[in-house]
Amino acid sequence: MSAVLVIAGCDSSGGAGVVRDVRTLTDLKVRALCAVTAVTAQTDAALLASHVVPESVLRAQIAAAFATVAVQAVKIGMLATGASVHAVTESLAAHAHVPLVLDPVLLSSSGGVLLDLDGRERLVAQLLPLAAVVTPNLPEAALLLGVPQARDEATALAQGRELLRRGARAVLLKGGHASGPDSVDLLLSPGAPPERLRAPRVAAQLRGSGCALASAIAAYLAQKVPLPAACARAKNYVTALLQRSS
Ligand code: PXL
Repeated sequence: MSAVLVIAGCDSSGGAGVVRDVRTLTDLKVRALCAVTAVTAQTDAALLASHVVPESVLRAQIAAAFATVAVQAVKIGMLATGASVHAVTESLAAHAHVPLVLDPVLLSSSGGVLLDLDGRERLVAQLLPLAAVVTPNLPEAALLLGVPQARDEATALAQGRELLRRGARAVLLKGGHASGPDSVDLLLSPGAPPERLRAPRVAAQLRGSGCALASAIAAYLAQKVPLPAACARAKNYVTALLQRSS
């Protein structure tokens, strides 16, 4: 059985975070190992509290995962602080051959801060260059680059290319926050034309759909599926999840 290490926060509502990640990996028949970065108390409408796991415990969880099994992919979600970003960067340095899916979680759907400003800067400077793929939605791409949110595809493509220039090996820019009959994600890799991944736009709002997408990509990469197919299959998984919830 393939194994994925999830480095993410716990959402007490069970909608997002490690609970969603583990459900996704279980659905896709992949073993999940977890390094919890923060424990949050949330309803669907509000972030009520967040307790950051001490850096030493975060490092220990990551080291324990690699000491337990052969980890074939890593998925990163909520990191909470700059110190956690730094700890994760250092902990993964010895495992550069393991593909890393970086979901740049910045805010909860209710607007609560899930990564502080120091963390945001360190994520771009330190973690982006380690990522096999980074999976921002349109608001996240804009916040990472410090620019206004893209309102058209040309601007979205330019922001995706800028994230590549900052060191990511691939960018999956999610179009769920755009409009139109289809939800179109753009997969960008250096030196290749952008690929458009399409699925029917589902009216449902589901917390944790971004977590599910990044975990599903990690699950497929762990099973040696090439990145473009891993992204397409992960998008199909999330579309089916949204359709079931609507
Ligand atoms: O969906 C992003 C996300 C990731 N991780 C945690 C979250 C959320 C959104 O609320 O709570 C822990």
